[in-house]
Parts: sequence; C-alpha cells; structure tokens
Amino acid sequence: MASSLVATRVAAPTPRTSAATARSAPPHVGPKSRATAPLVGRLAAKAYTPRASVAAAAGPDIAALQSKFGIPGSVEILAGREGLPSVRLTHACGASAEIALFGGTVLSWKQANGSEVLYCRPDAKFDKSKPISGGIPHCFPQFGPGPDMQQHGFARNLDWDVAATSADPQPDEADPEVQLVLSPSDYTEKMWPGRKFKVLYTVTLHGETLRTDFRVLNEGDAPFSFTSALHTYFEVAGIDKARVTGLKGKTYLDKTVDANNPPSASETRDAVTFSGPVDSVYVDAGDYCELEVGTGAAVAVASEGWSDTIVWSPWTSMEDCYKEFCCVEKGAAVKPIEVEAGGSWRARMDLSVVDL
Ligand code: TA6
Repeated sequence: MASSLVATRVAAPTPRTSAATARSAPPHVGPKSRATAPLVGRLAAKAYTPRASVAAAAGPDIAALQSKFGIPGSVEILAGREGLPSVRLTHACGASAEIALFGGTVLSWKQANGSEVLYCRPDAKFDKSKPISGGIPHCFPQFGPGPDMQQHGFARNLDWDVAATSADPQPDEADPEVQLVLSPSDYTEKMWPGRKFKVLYTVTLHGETLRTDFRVLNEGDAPFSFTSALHTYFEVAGIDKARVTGLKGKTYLDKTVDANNPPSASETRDAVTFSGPVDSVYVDAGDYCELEVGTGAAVAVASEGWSDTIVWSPWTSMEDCYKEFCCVEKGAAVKPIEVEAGGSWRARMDLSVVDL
C-alpha cells in the first residue's frame, strides 16, 4: 500500500541545549511503503568490541557529553567503534543510528529488525589517522581533489562538536536527533583562509528513516563558495545485483574516462548497473532515486537542495570489498554553492528502506 514515509512534523523539537531550530516541511519522499524484510544484514551480525584508543583518549570527554546531551532511551553519547566518541540514536521502533564525532560520520544505520544498511570498508580506520572509509563521510568544502586541500576537503578529518540533542515529540513516538557543528580552526584556516563558516549537521531517526539536514552558515562579511557531498556507502548483496534507478535522461560526467576532465553523456538506462568501475556525477539529478541492493529491497534516496547524484564503485581496484558495496551520494559537486555574507545554504536527504 502506498504511503508517505515522512509525515509532516507537528511539533518543534526541544533540544537539550541551545535554541530549537526552526523547521520547514520535510523533503518529498518516494511513493513506496517501508520494507520489513532484512536488507543485506550481514553487517548487523558483525559485533565490534569498543576499546580504549588514542582516538578516545585525545577526543572529547564522553561522560561529560553524555551528562549534558544524553536522553534516556533515545540519545546516548558513548565510546563507539574502537573507542571513537559517538552518538547513538535509538528509535522506539527499534531502529538505530551511530554517528562518530570524528568527521561527523554516520557509521551505522539499522532497521528495526537489526539489519545494517550502510557499509564500512575493511580498510576503514577508526583511529583518526585518515577519514573513515564507510558510512556517510562528508565532502566539504570540496568534492574530489583540489589544489589547496586534501581529497573531499577537511570536514571528514575533524572532530565535530555536539550542539544539541532532542527526542522530538511526534504524535505517537519520539524522533531521536543530534545536531553536530563544525567551525573554523587553525587547521581549516590554513586550507580555507578567511571563511567564517559554520556547518550544522542534524541527523534524525524518523522511525526507520534516516534523515539528514546539512546547513552552511556564512558568519563573515564576505561571500564564499564550496562544493560538498554526503559520500554514502551502502552494503549490497553483490555488486552485480545492485541497480540504481531514477537517473534516466540525466546528464552525467564520467570520471572513469578522465577524472580531471570527465566527458559528459546522457543516461539512457532505466537502471545503472555495475560490470566495471563506475564513477559518475549526475548533474541536476533530481530529488529521488533508489538503490536496489539485490535482496528485493531498495534504499530510497529522497533529497532537497542537493543538486547532483554521484554513483561510485571502485570495482577491482578494491579487490577485497568491491562486491559488497556501492556509493550513491547526494551532493552539490559540480556547480559551487555561493553563500553571501550573513547568509546560509541548506540541503536535506532522507534514506528509507522500501520493498520492490
Ligand atoms: O565520490 C566518488 C569519489 O570521488 C571517487 O572519485 C573516488 O575517488 C572516491 O570518491 C574515493 O573516495 P575516498 O573516500 O577513498 O577518498
């Protein structure tokens, strides 16, 4: 039965700290019903044992954060993977998400039945020695390589701060939520001098739907511009079975041909499939696509504000894991976003598991 996956909010959230953030209507989400079947599910079984690490030792005070921002049963600040300070959101329906403060990276998003939807590469490090290769890393203030800073920018290399948490009262169930913030530091100033930016990233569990709200504020007195993306890794049940629908007729830049000067082409297929490396940036790709993961379920990617969609599979250049994942990313990757002095920019993405 067709039903909206995202209901209109009826009440403003009540953050534990700072002023509540004004909300407008949620993004359009696709027409399908929420799936109850497991997605791929293998990661759900891979328990990890948190242990003390350099990352935790050098990072924020987890106990102090928990005391300030924890909400019993809904929001917990804890030592997550390999001790990384993380925020766990738990919805009353049983869905959960875990967000590492390092990189503001969503590392895990599980359905109510415990199925993991995201993917972390086996070479992912959780000791801050490099950005986390998995989940939903940020690309900001740059998508891809560039002359002044590392590939995909600095946001995925830094500890974000917790700005607020809430368990927003819904008609029947609370939506656990955390808002993270990234502000300029000496480190960012070296690469991106003079930009008085503030990035606010809100992650909410709306039932089993993972909702992200990404805002860039310009608190300076001169405009700046950036490119950005949510570099989302999804687990698939075999890359040969994965399909991305909803991109037919869109123009894409094929970075497998020339990463620096990619030729453009028009997508003629109903579904993007994988039989070799794929690194395509779909320009002005619309606000809805689906990743069929090969189990009879799909992840619906609904967005607002993010203009482009990037589809990436490294294929055999990552021999040990390429069959297990692909990235479907929403971004403003091609045309830089300009934010005027005192202005802001906002983009949202909802991820939901749907039955095919
Ligand atoms: O988003 C796709 C992409 O930009 C590819 O071109 C590929 O370089 C990939 O990201 C690699 O990301 P990584 O996290 O390994 O730097």
